[in-house]
Amino acid sequence: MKIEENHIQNVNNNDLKSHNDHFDFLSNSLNNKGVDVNNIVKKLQEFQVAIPSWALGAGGTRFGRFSFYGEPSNLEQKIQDVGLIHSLTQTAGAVSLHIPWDIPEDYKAIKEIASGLNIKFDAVNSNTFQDQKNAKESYKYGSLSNTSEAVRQQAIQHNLDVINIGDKLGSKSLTVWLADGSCFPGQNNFQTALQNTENSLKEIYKGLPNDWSMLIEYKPYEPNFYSTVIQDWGTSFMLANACGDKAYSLVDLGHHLPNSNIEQIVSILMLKGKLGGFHFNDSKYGDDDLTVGSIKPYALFLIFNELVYGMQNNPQNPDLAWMIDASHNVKDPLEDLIQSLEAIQEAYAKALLVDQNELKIAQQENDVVKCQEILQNAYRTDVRPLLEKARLNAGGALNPIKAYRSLDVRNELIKERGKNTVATGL
Ligand code: LRH
Ligand code: MN
Ligand code: MN
Repeated sequence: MKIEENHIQNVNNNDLKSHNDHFDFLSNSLNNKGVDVNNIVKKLQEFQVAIPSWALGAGGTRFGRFSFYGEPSNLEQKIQDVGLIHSLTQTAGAVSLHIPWDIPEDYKAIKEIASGLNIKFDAVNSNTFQDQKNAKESYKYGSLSNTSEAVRQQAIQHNLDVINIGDKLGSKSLTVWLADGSCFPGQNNFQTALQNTENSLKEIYKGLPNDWSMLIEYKPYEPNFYSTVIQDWGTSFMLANACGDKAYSLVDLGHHLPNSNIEQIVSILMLKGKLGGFHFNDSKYGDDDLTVGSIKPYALFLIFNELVYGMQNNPQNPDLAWMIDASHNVKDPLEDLIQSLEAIQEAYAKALLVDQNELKIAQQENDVVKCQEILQNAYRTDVRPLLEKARLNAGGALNPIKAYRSLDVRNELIKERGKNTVATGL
């Protein structure tokens, strides 16, 4: 299935008048405050987020998996699904692949499908947290940190293979997330595990093309519940520094202990020029992978406030790889991703409304109340008409969920692909 622009326009027509009324009202009041509304709309139009290939099927937990049917069962179909989301939102112009879940069979064909849908290949993810079919060595007791040299070598080689696959597709970064750690005290020597990991990452780094970056993801626990080798941003930062200029930390919003100040982590990594990428999701308890903005939208706004500040003030930090990492059981996965994209754009637009100069003065004067007012005024503004305008300008849907439903996308996919579909991946 492909959504044509005129299909979207037909759906948009019903809501055009109400959109124009809301947009005019908001842009007048923002213009009166000196906000450059057109510039914000342009920034929203440019902002693209990669869809993870593993989120396109209904996610599962280890207790079960409930299909939404019509899910993609191969890479071609996954990219087609990203194309559907992109045509509605005009915000999902990239896909992030997980290897070996998504090894292309025909590179030329995959690249053609992607470029026909305006989709780029963002970071490729390696996977040394599962044993692969016919693999000689097992990752049961770790991969890059393993005490066995043969296991470490196999894991290093896998990462080099992933770089090679990504290179053929036009990717420019490798994301490494390790499940390595221990389940019980005494099981691992912390120092040996970290040292092995550093040495292994350095080997992978040597195989990185010049214009690539390596993104090192951290997570405090799960699947190991006593210790994790790359447990926090400090460890990731330390390893990125040990590897070199092309290595960076990757922040996944769900990979923190409760109440961590993620916005401060983001800010400090950008100051040091070491924030390379982002996995958006939301959580109540741990690595819940819930829809972005569904639980803590104010925290998301505060994170974006630091990202916007960093993008304006930290030229030492590279452009970020923006990715979603969310998936679960009870929503149509495409609708879920559309909601995540909307929440990301909303938080970004609100952060762009923060008057950084006014905030700086209030901070210098220690006017704590004013500082809070500045942030909360921006947060309380309903910016959705700006998002609508950005999508409209780019040929997208005023209301992507509404358009998705009125175009009956899921049923069309079920007609095409049938009911017995199983998405590969988690
Ligand atoms: C680990 C993680 C990591 C993986 C993805 C499937 O929890 O966030 O990014 O690659 O999930
Ligand atoms: Mn992640
Ligand atoms: Mn995760």
